[in-house]
Amino acid sequence: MQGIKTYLNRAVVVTTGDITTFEVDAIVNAANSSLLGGGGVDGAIHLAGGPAILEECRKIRSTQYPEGLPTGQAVATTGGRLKAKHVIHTVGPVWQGGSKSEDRLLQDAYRNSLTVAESLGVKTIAFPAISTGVYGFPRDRAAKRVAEVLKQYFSTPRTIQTVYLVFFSPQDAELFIREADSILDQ
Ligand code: AR6
Repeated sequence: MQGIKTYLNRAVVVTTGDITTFEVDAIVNAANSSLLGGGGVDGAIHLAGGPAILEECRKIRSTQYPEGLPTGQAVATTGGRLKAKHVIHTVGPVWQGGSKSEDRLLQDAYRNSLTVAESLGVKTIAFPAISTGVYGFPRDRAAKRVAEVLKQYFSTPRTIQTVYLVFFSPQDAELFIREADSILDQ
């Protein structure tokens, strides 16, 4: 997996592609609270990973989260048929104009996903651009929030070696780099 730009001593790799094809220990799913699937990257992950993922999601719902997974939280399932061993499902915020804690909730989603990954011994993890599709979070603003989380996260030694930020289009990756450079390139 080639990156188009790396940051923080190569701990963060900005790249493009279909996240379901990534050979990493874990991929993150931009899910919804139901954990029962949806469109976008969620649909693609369930389609590529097969029914084992949904089965585990249903179990998590019935045991841990009968009301659904709250926004900003994260849980792990098998990767099923994916090359990734684990899928970490998180729920990003729906954009409502910016005054409903969307920034903090987006950062919670990334941070809690990293914490779950650590607990599984994950060394390499790939994130899609959570909330920037159907949920409507502005891409430029999301880039800054993600950069802040990663900068802070890697300011202490970590067992996670590489975080891939996977963008569907080169334009999205370029936009991320433009917004995040001033935060990560120091
Ligand atoms: N690989 C990498 N990135 C992708 C892929 C892929 N295969 N498919 C889409 N993207 P979205 P959200 C990008 O809408 O905004 C679902 O229905 C896409 O270009 O998937 O968090 C869930 O069930 C965009 O930049 O997630 C929820 O209901 C980014 O992934 C809801 O959508 C996120 O877009 C979550 O909305």
